Amino acid sequence: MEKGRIIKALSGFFYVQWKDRILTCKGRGTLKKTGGTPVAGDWVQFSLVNEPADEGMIEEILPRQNEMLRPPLSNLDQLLAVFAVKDPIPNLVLLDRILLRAEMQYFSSGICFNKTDLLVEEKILQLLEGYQQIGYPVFFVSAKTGEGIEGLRAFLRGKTTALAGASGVGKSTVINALYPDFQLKTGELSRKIQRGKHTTRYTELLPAEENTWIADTPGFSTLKASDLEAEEVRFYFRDFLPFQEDCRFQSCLHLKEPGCRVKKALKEGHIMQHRYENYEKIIDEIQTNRRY
Ligand SMILES: Nc1nc2c(ncn2[C@@H]2O[C@H](COP(=O)(O)OP(=O)(O)O)[C@@H](O)[C@H]2O)c(=O)[nH]1
Ligand SMILES: [Mg+2]
Ligand SMILES: [Zn+2]
Repeated sequence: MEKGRIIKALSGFFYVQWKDRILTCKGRGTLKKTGGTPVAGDWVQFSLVNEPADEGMIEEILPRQNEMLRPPLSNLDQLLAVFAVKDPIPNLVLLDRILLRAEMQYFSSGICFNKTDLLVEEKILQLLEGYQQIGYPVFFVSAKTGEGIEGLRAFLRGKTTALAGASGVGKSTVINALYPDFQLKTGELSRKIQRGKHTTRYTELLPAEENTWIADTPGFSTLKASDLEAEEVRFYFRDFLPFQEDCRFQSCLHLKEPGCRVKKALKEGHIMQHRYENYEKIIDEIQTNRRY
């Protein structure tokens, strides 16, 4: 048996990266009993059914370090939220939701602000730089000029990273700037996958460098209010943590409670206004949902 990694699952076929090759595999019927349905990101044991034709049979899914359901992906090391500094203007509500989801699922995350070649207001740049102060690795890049790309490549190296961000921010262009010879690889891959003859969007791990995979996740979804408890959200806002243990009430949600240290920190400028407002919005959603 051989060990490989599923980079794509589509229409009952699993595309397994093994050495420099991509094998088309089916899953042994007994998989359902032992490990469930394989997903992109899974490390698997497989047997070669027809080696010259690149065909295999998955025998076993190796234990997952972690898994994500929307989209289905496993064994992720980190998440990279991708936004543009301009065109489209950065949607910080979405950014905070992506970061919240990552914190909640224990993924570490970084943020990439693309299109730095465009002229941006100083005020906006300060907001974006604020995320660095909160403690997130922040990469200002231009996929167009190549600025900052090397630093981002180093952040991704040796890891499996899921990309999240709205369409139009430049995710595909950033990937191409990071891995210029990748065009070729995707070309080869899509020819092989024609057999699946599906046009729907699927989640795929891109083998970028040695031990480095990128998942451009079209279906990346943020958490719904129903996935969350109001009491836990405050623990996932990193910038609140240094203050909230000094709130008068241990259960303080930092809304209208007296003696709230977080609101004091907000007034003093230690917490960014829009972060607090996004937090308020999320709490409001959770509480409203519950009422109806
Ligand atoms: N000015 C500028 N435009 C960029 C940059 N990166 C991407 N774009 C443009 O932004 C648009 C969307 O890019 P694309 O990679 O398709 O975004 P995706 O939907 O996130 O994959 C395209 O017109 C790109 O040419 C950049 O660094 N600077
Ligand atoms: Mg794209
Ligand atoms: Zn408080």
